[in-house]
Amino acid sequence: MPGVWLILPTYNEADNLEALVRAVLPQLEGTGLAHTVLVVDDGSPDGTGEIADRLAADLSPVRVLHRARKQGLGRAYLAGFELALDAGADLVMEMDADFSHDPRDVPRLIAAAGAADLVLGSRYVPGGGVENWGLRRRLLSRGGCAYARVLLGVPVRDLTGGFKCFNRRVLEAIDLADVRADGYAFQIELTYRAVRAGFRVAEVPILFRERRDGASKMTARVTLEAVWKVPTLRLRG
Ligand SMILES: Nc1nc2c(ncn2[C@@H]2O[C@H](COP(=O)(O)OP(=O)(O)OP(=O)(O)O)[C@@H](O)[C@H]2O)c(=O)[nH]1
Ligand SMILES: [Mg+2]
Repeated sequence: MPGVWLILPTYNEADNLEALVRAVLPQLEGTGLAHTVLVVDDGSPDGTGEIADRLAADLSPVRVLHRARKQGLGRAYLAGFELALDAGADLVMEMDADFSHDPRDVPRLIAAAGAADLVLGSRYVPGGGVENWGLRRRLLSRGGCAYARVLLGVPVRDLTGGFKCFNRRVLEAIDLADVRADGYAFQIELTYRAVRAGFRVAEVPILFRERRDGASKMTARVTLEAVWKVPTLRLRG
């Protein structure tokens, strides 16, 4: 299926998934492009996978990829990218399934992909921001982005965000089989590889909100992974 593929990785998003899918479908329809929503669920114990199956049975653009166990956000996205590319997707999007990313921003990211190879929903460009995060989380995110930007020497303001729109040529060019990182480091690694490969990266402002329901999967391990992976990305680059 050509057109745009929106990939939603899920682990225990039973309280968010149906509402999110129902909110995002009209946004995709409004673009006039062929579209597919692919849920990549890692065997969520809370029944998210069954909800996804029911949505796929009811709504023709929805598909589900079930993976046996939790293997991290990076692995889930890579599996989703592979399916989307094999199916002929022109645009491939990443989005959290917890309402931190506003479905109403989807058309703006897609529109910007006409003039850029990779579009980032960005909290740290004028007009962007974060709602209802405490000081600690704000500092961590800001500091992490600044750390990665300086170490990698790339002019991207929001390197860790997970709301993105790739033209397929980017994913074809960046050797996905070789991407190892998860979490924040996964997002940094993909954007860095795209910049290094000479692709045009555009940042469009978004307002990021704390997840609506459910629990965070962010762990100290994922944060630390980013801290030590960033210098290795630069060395390998
Ligand atoms: N398939 C899959 N999805 C995951 C995994 N870990 C996280 N996710 C999903 O990835 C998206 C982002 O994860 P979050 O837990 O929201 O992580 P975060 O957004 O960095 O942190 P919070 O917003 O504070 O919860 C959500 O849709 C999660 O359900 C995983 O191991 N496998
Ligand atoms: Mg989240």
